[in-house]
Amino acid sequence: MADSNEMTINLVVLGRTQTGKSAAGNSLLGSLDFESHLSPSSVTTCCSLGHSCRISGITRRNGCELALRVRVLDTPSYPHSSLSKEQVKHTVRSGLAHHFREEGLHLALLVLRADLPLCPDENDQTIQFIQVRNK
Ligand SMILES: Nc1nc2c(ncn2[C@@H]2O[C@H](COP(=O)(O)OP(=O)(O)OP(=O)(O)O)[C@@H](O)[C@H]2O)c(=O)[nH]1
Ligand SMILES: [Mg+2]
Repeated sequence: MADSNEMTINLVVLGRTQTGKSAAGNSLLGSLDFESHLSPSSVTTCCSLGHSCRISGITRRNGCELALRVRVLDTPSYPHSSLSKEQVKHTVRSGLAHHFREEGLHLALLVLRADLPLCPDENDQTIQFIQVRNK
């Protein structure tokens, strides 16, 4: 259990396949926790959790200094080269239930490719997919 001098941010990384979700998670944590590479098929097939170290002096609660920890949940996404849409949904729901069951600050990071034109239909589908995950 987190001590009262600490705040934890739980961040789930979502987005379409091969958008750079795992790379974004590694950048945030300053780690190589998540497998990330260019591939014609999906790289991430299950949810995995990475942790930052304890970051001191970054925020306060009731005037007292708090240390911050960041937990990042990397996820597979749809369309996936070896999992069906239902399997991806199940995997992400289970990952969230298992790793993010404690109370605290929970955020979602939606990763989009900046080098491709924005495709409203695709992005709408991703957002709908995220909403379904949270039901
Ligand atoms: N140019 C550029 N390439 C990036 C960036 N982020 C990730 N990449 C590259 O994009 C490719 C895919 O990155 P991943 O992190 O594996 O992407 P992913 O969304 O986790 O992929 P899946 O797990 O297959 O869904 C890798 O070759 C990365 O090096 C970025 O910000 N800029
Ligand atoms: Mg990945």
